[in-house]
Amino acid sequence: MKTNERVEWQKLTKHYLQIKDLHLRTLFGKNPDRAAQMSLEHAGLFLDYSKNRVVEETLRLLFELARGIELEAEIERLFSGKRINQTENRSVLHMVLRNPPDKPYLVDGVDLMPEVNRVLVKMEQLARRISSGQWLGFTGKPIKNIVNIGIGGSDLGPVMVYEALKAYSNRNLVLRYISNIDATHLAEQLIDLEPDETLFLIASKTFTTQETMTNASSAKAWLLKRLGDESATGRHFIAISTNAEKVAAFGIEPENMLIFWDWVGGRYSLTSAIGFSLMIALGVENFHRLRAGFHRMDQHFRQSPLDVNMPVILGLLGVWYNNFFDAQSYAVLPYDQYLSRFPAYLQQCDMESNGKSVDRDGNRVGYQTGPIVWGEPGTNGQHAFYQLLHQGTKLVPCDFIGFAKPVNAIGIHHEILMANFVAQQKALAFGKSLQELKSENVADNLLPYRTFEGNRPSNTILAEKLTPESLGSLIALYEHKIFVQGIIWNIFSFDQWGVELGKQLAGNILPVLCGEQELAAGQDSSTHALITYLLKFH
Ligand code: G6Q
Repeated sequence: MKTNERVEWQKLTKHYLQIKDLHLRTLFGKNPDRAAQMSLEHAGLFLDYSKNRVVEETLRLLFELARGIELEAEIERLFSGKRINQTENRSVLHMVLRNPPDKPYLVDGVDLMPEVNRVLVKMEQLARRISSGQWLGFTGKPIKNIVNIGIGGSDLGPVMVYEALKAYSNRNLVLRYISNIDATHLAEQLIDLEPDETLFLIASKTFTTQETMTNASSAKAWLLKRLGDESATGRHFIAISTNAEKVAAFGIEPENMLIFWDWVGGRYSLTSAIGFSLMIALGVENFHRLRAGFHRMDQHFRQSPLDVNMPVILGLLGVWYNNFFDAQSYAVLPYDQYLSRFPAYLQQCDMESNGKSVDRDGNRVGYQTGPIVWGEPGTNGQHAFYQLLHQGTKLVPCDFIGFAKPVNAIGIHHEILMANFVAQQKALAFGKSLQELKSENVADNLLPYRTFEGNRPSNTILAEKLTPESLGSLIALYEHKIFVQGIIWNIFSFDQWGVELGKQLAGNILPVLCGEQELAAGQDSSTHALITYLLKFH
């Protein structure tokens, strides 16, 4: 059945009309216990969702929708390894990657942990050899620079976590990430590195991705040009992949290959061997602490009743704004500079998962699915786009993410940061009325401009401190929230066919730009004009 034809959905539509104009000021005024009633703490994270435009009945109806859709059974299907990624005929089991090594994870009676542990042990051995200086480059020097080459899911997660946990990293090592096919990325990342001290990690599930393989070949050429000997490759390249054949063809020995499995989706792969750069940079212990944080949230999501389940609550609130208030986007606002790449990471996780318009029965959905995700760390965002959040014509629900303790305690920086964190949410929710402005003697002609209508919703996610554990829980929270929404919208969240067409067309255009083929007749006039322009300067 189509989600929007469900009786629970129709009840929500009716209910929306009844409460859409209710103001958060009124809701908080009527119920002094609202914050206590609409907050919860799990897996090291505190969630306050009281500043949402909902009443008790809204939540009741949203949970009723989740139950009607059999969300609990769907969660169980996910965790038990059913092939829920139907269009690729795969299970979706990233939760196995962060399961404690000594705890079995059975799928169809088979324990997946021995295989996962085997790779973890190999990662640990390699990581320790590299960071302790025992792994020597071709000229006998220890490795100082680690360069991860990957793209999409084989890049965004590791980059984001490396940036987030830099304070926990080994500062004697230089970590670089190359993803873009634009040679500038490669050139700039390698400009100050010595090849004989540099180790490349080629992270690619398929080992066929055009950008990654081109960057890997150019990196190899850069290395060999300076070291002058083909056999240097073995000392300077490690592959992370599921494709042993292609890895061998590139010249990487099996002992320098780390594997993972087809049940690990790219954008959910950062706790697999794809996160090897993190294990090297952060150390083995911190990598396990990160995994443990993910696992705590996995457990919470699998075991908690829906109405006290953080990812479920966040997911349903997102549906409420997306489908009933017609919000087009949501903003993720981490009040922590270390989380500067978190919005970009989440963009892929959310938009590639739920940016779909065909449902699981093959029909057009007929309602809105995945929202646009965007954001920047506070307080920078405050001096950029918050104007629109406060006084613009669009409704943008916000997630504010913050930490009670700073990683870098200098003066009162953290207190200023967090004062802004709290104040912005208060301003969005409650605004500033005409009366308040008048009592401050604001000139009459400025009153309309200086009024803040408020009633702009936000969630608050807080943890004691940014640590590997709290970061792991935070990422898993969003992963599972995205899953919940995919189920509600009845779409396949774990495929990404929408990235294929562009790749295919680029494959046809490339030989023309390389001068190997004539520009075929019958192109649309715009494509023809663009290619002609490019060729003019070739
Ligand atoms: C993620 C996608 C995609 C993928 C990249 C890289 O879920 O599948 O972003 O991670 O296209 O693919 P490879 O790891 O195969 O190079």
